[in-house]
Order: sequence, then C-alpha cells, then structure tokens
Amino acid sequence: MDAYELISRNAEELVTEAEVRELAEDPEGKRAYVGYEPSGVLHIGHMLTANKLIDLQEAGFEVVILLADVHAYLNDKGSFEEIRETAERMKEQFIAYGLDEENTEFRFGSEFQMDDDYVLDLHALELETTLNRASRAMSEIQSGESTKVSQAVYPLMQSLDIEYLDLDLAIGGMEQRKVHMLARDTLPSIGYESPTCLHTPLIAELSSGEGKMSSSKGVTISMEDSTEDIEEKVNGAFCPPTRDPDGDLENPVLQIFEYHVFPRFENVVVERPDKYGGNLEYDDYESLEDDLESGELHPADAKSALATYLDELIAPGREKLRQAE
Ligand code: IYR
Repeated sequence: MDAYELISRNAEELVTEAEVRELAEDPEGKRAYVGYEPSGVLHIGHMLTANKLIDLQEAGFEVVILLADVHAYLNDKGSFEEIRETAERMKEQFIAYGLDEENTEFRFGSEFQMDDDYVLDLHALELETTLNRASRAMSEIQSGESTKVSQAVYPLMQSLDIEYLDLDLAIGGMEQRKVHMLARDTLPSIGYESPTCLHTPLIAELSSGEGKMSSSKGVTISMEDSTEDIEEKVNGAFCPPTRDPDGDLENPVLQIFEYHVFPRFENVVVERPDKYGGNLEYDDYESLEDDLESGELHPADAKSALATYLDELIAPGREKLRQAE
C-alpha cells in the first residue's frame, strides 16, 4: 500500500484530497493530531480515530494526541480537577491499544491554552466569528440543549490548537467537521493557514443500526468491557444480511469489521464447525461483506468472530485499567 492509500484508507472525507495527496508525497516527520475531551476510558469511537493515527505513524507521521482538558471543562463535563485525573488514565490505554509510544506526543490543552499569545489570538478569532456560526459548529459536540458562551468559544480554541501545536493534518470523526470548516474559513483572517483535515466515519448504534454510536446513549463498546460483555453486546447487535433498501440503517457489525478489524489484522478467520462448512478466511473486508450478503456467512458466525477480534483489540487496554484500580 502506498503512503496516500494508507493515509486515506477508511476516511469518510479529506479536506481537501489534493492537500492530503501533497502531504503523502513526503510524510516523514509531518505532524498529525486528534484531540479528545478526556473521559477516562477509551471507547470504540476513540479507537476508530486511533486506527487512523496508527496508519499515519506507519506512513511516517509524528502523532500528537491532545487531551483537551480545557475543552471538556468548557463543554460542561465536570470540574477541572476531575477532568485532569481522567485524562492521565487515557494515555496508557492509547499506547496499549497499539500506538507507537516513541512517536506519540501527549499534550494537555491547559499547557498552552492560557498563554498570552493564545488568548489574544482567541479574542481575534472571536471578532471574526458570529455566534451563530460558532454555535452551528458545535451541533454534534455540545452537551446540553442550548449553546453556552463557553461552548461558542470552544470551536475557536479547537481551531487555534491546530496552529499552536504546529500541525500539518487534523484528524477527527465526522462530528468534528463543522469545527474544522470553521477553522479553515477563519484562521486565514488572523494570518494563519487553512488546516488540512481528515474525517473518519461514524459507526451506527450497535443494537439498532439507527443513528450514531455514542458513549452517552445506546450500546457502546469500551475498554471497560469484559470478554463476556463484548460477546453479549455483539451478539445483540443489529446485523441484517442485506443492505437496508432505503439506506437509513447501517450494519454496525460490518462497519466494525471494516473500520476496526481489517485495518489491524492481516486476515480474518471465521470459525465454523465442519458440519456448517468449516472455517472461512478473508483477507479483505469486501469478501466478508459479499459472503454475508450472499448467505454464505451467517450473521451469528460473523458476530462470534467479531467478538473474538474486538476482545483481542481491547484486552491490553482493559489490563491497564485493571492495574490502575
Ligand atoms: N472536539 C473534540 C475535542 C477536541 C478536539 C480537538 I482536534 C481539539 O483541538 C480540541 C478539542 C471532542 O469532541 O472530543
């Protein structure tokens, strides 16, 4: 796989493709980042962007993980002290998950977001941005119904982070895209460049295939899950053999195979007793999807394989959490 393929695989959107292609021409030493509001425990959403960070490290990028403590505070996620504590716990889980320790820089937002230059630049961005635009950027991120002033400041700070961490590429789930678009439009007005962005897809809610999987509602998978929890959740997952004709429903089992399992395992074995045709082996996602659609692969067998692979991905992080107890 060439650098561009590795960098762009499984991305939902590149902003812009031409800019990402240019980065891929000489990725060595380029810097990419993802920021997370610290929540203590890694869940499957963190793991999806982390998969992209692992791809980028393999392509030669340096990776920065921003533990966005001030952002979590602005978004009403608790006291500053509580947030700092949960942030510390996340570092080890990212490394356990498979990021290269030598080449992952962890930064706290509070290390630089209170510096004079940053704050003055923030005020300059406030002057360039309408409240309406800032509030729209937060529609899929903000907690609570109405946008507080702190939440309108949030996307402007997220925009500035890209400049202050000296980055070449900003990564985020599709829910971050409006913030990134705001950054692209407004950073040039205060003398900075428009950032290049890559967005990862969102996975459907596990039990229904409806809407998006989130850590705050519906079924989700996290590093706190035991092997049995994972088996139970995956067994109960929505997994229709054929695509929803209206296109409203997604198949979260297939999505997890595509975005979590295949990027991390060279080939995938679905174990089956001989009387049901014996084991199936896949070296790409598409052939597994085809087999599920044709009926060659039964949803129950697909789920049981998925639970095994997910458990393998989660086990090292789960172990770190246990040690920290
Ligand atoms: N908005 C993110 C958290 C975040 C991301 C980046 I990239 C930042 O520079 C700052 C905050 C979230 O929803 O978790």
